[in-house]
Amino acid sequence: MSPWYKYNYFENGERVMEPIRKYPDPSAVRDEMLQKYPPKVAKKRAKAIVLNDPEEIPQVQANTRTIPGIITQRGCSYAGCKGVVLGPTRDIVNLVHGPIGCSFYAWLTRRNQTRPDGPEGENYMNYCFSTDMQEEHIVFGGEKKLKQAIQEAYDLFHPKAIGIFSTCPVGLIGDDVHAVAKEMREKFGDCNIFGFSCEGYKGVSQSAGHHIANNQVFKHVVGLDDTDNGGKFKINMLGEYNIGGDAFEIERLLEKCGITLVASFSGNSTIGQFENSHTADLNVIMCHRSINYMAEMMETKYGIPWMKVNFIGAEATAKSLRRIARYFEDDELMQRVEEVIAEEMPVVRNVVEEIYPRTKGKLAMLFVGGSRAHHYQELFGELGMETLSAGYEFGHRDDYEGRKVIPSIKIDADTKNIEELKVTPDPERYRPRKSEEDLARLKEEGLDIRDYEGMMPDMKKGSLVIDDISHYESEKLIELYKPDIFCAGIKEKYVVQKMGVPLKQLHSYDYGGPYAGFTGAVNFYKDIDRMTSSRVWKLIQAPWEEEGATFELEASYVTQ
Ligand code: CFM
Repeated sequence: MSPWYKYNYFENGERVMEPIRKYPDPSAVRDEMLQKYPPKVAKKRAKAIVLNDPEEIPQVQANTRTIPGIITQRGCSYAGCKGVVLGPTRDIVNLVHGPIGCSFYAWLTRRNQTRPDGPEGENYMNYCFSTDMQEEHIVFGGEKKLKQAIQEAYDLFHPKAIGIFSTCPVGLIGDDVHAVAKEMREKFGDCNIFGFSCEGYKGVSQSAGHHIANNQVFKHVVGLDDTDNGGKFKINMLGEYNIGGDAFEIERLLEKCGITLVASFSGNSTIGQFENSHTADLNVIMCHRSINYMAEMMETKYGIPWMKVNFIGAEATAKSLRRIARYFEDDELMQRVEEVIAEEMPVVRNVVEEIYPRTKGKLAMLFVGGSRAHHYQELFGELGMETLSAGYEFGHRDDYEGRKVIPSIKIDADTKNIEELKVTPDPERYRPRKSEEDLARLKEEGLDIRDYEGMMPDMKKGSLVIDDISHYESEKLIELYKPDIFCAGIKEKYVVQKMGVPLKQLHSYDYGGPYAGFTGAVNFYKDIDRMTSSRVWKLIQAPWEEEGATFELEASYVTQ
């Protein structure tokens, strides 16, 4: 059956094949996108634009350098380290060593929410800490300034920890942030200070920064506190950053089920949680791209298995809760999870029922980050919407094709730049939570421990998968497919909307959210319904599109 047709079932079991909509031939679209490029560029981009086949997954080029001159959606390594992984932790002073702009643009620009313990509870997330590097520091070195800044932060706040984030010039002039961190840590004695060599240029995207952040948090923080705070089913939530309050909703559900959240990396988290996280019995991973390193290192050192989950989408949430319960193999927990699902689902179903007739058959495209372009297809699916094209900004091949391709991924010079920690089992604290036999049995029963299948097996045959999509390619896609909604970020939002297509920001949620869990799903359905059912988009017409327009673009200067 062509991917653009689907069966509609009647109550008596009969079915009819119904066209969803007529779409252009995806391979012709691909050719047209590539046509405009100079031959060398076209050759490179061709490897990143593939026609999906879930049965026989094609190889996609990913995690390679963006071609200079192309307008990419990507960010830098510093963004991935400081902004993404460490940003949502409220009681670490995140001190940026660099010119002020790097700190300013990372100041409250990601909607990671947090809930401090009362009004006096430690929370440094609203602050913007920077060494404010000037030319003299570039010329004569910035270590002295960095020490002063650390001292100042310590005197003012007496925080439990200070993280130092290197920006591009720090690497260029060779300031040793790690030596400074060590010196100051020893000087104070009661403040954990550690540095990150996450200069913006360290990798091809923010993905490098994730890895650097994982390494340093693992090295300097995880395992510092052995206190067991109790709980029968103890998990860590990895790769959930509490954008728009997502983690709050997941915390609510876990608590309702009787599952103890030891640590969250790193939405709504504290450094105390990280220090203690090795006491959990399972790591569940939301965003595989940003934090799979941590999961693997924790398993090697402490014996905690990991499992991919997805709390985006009501069905996916139910499935994830069930899988956590299955892992613990506890009848009472399994029963409780079923009760919670049964309690939460009716509200969700009611809303879907109301909205579905309006959204059914509509078309979505998702180009975002390293995990959401996959996860959000669940929510669109629940609304009967098709995702015809999707891609990550900085995902790796395993995020597209599944972890089975990891051994075949070519390690290039850019990846070699990032330190791979050598981790071995902790002589005292390594404790396999489940035997290899038990894990193998659970796997056989369908629990995909230590695995992630990636985006492509979940997408239809013939859908276009595009890595690190360029601005030009986005415009072509919109022109040729005319999607009902395009999902990306703030940099794309207004350009796309001027083309008459609503854009949903999947990074910040456009001031909305939460979108995770059951409550989140309902929020998302309603937002998407509002955006795609509004007729306002059809009224958008550029002056040159008006009938009989003789409009010419010309540069003008105002002189007065
Ligand atoms: Fe993971 Fe993220 Fe994402 Fe990401 Fe991000 Fe983000 Fe994202 Mo923006 S950690 S990969 S680096 S899920 S900030 S919370 S929305 S690009 S898809």
